[in-house]
Amino acid sequence: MTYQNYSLKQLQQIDAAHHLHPFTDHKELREAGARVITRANGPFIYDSEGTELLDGMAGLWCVNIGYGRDELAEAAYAQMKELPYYNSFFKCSTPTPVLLSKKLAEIAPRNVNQVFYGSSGSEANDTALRLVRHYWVLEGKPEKNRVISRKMAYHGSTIAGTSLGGMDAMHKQLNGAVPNIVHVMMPYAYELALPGESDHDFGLRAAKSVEDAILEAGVNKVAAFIGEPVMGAGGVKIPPASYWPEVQRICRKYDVLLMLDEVITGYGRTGEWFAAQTFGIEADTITTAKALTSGYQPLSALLVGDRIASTLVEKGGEFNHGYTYSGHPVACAVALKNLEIIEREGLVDRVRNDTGPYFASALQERIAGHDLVGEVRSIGLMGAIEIVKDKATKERFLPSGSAAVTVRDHAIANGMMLRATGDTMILSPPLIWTRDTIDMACERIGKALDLALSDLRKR
Ligand code: PXG
Repeated sequence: MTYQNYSLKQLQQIDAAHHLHPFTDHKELREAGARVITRANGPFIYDSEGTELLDGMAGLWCVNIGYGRDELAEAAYAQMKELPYYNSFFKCSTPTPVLLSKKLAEIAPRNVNQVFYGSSGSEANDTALRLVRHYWVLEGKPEKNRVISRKMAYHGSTIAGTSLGGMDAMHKQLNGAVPNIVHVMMPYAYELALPGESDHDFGLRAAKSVEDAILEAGVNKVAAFIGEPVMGAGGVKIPPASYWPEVQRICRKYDVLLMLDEVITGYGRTGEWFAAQTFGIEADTITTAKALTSGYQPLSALLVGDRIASTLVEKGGEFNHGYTYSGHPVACAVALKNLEIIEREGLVDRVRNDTGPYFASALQERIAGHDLVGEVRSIGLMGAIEIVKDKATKERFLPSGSAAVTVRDHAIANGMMLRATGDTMILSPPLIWTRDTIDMACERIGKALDLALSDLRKR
């Protein structure tokens, strides 16, 4: 029986009876009933009632080539018919992960040439943590086992992901994280820069917190630093240009590995294949997932730099780690087709040269001046709008986060799906957005801001 035989109400009731959702207050959801998305095409999603919404989040930061791509469905179908599954253990391989690895080595930064597959960003970060700790053991320095991360970082929801991440609410529920991970300040100038401090100086100060943490842990104790080049779930926190080169310099000075989590920024979002290229830095591991398949299949690829890979291969013996679905042939077939489409349509260049700059100026010219907006910022097709009560003082509405939810609800009612995190509205559209789509989004967001302002003034 297909879902069409169920009414929305019935689907909501069954959902409430049996389905535990990610990051959800279930009591609240069950009172309201879930919005059920049933189909999608291009940049639009449709709910069970036929409502069309412009998807400002590319699903969840992933559907970079947009919805309704028959070629991806056909790639999956053909692979499933020929070989739906075989493992990559026990000296076996299948063709699609082999070819995907070659492709990834081509587009990755020059020092990165090997790939370890999983099914999610969380798994890939788990692999990354295992790998960097193992690396230092193989190098005869087992005492180098600490990892430095940042507050508000998001690195996934497994125990390793949560421990690496810097989300207080998640740590509270963990009640005991993986040991030897410390969190330093995030590079978020809008809230953390001192009065009169330039972005440049703030970036250096934020990087200095990494050095301080290395010195505090002990120079010979730190395995790695991990960071999202642009923090995503934490609110599209774009670091000043001075930040990453300085972090890289500090990591090299103390022989600390650099782990980049590009689960959101990978595959074109910042206008290069990887944000490592946007920021001109070299990493030892690059975690990727999401847009690798544009979300059409669950797949992650941990891109491993030559330094770690050669030690693993030359000195490692058996690496006692892996997943049933590492290198899943269907997911890899879909990824290959997805990357082919991104290349064929020139989406990365388009973000860098056309839609990214247009998106930035549209936000500046049409959204930044609104009374509710404290700041807009973007990089490539990744943007944020800070909701404030007072532009000059940056005072927020209380309770914290409530104003952004008001804006979001009006946006959805006006045909625009976007996400609120804290007091920040987040945009992460598919890379197929054109100037016209950006115009449409700005118009709908502008209307949502106007409606929210009149609601908030009544409070
Ligand atoms: N690293 C980063 C930087 C991510 O953004 C993960 C790791 C974990 O990937 P998986 O595939 O295990 O979910 C992510 C995922 C949000 C939101 O609310 C963001 C993510 C996941 C769920 C919600 O913005 N990012």
